[in-house]
Amino acid sequence: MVKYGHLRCEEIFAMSLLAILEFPDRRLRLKARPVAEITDTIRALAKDMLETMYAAPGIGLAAIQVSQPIQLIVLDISEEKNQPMILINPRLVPLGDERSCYDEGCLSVPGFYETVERPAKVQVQALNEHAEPIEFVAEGLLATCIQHECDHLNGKLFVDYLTTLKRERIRKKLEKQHKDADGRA
Ligand code: GNR
Ligand code: NI
Repeated sequence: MVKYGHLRCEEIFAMSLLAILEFPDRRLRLKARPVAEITDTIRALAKDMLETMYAAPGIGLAAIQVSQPIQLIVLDISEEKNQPMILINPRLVPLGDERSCYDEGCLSVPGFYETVERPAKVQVQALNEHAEPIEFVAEGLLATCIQHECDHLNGKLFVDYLTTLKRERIRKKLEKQHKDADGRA
């Protein structure tokens, strides 16, 4: 058995990085549909999404960002990048009135970071990749990240919380970048 660090060789050949849609792509505005059945195909997609997220690097990724408008998100907010979470059909309930601010970024809005205020604490209900119900309370960065990912499932982006002026500036800059990239291709 050939070993590459902690990866076995068949794991390396099985790696696939997915293309991430970028704002203002209209496909990011779709509403994701619930996952009806948690199959090997869904588990394989979740694995590819985690690899894509780690490679980016990012702390979360919603399936809609990789052109699959289904209610599937992955995240890992750990320092060591060894605590992957897969959440399917997630539901959020804000707990209490406390709100917190984080400088947010998004892999679909590369290079831009802005402060967004959200509920500080949320109750999370979802299914894991084995179709088992999971439920927990999220606070801090985890609460922010899960809310950011669940927004994606509703076609919403963090730039929607900004002023129209800021959002339009970001849109124009990204559109120019996309045009320049197309011109080089
Ligand atoms: O990598 C990401 N970092 C981040 C930072 C603050 C708040 C939310 C996020 S999520 C983002 C990855 C992403 O775009 N997920 O949809
Ligand atoms: Ni995002």
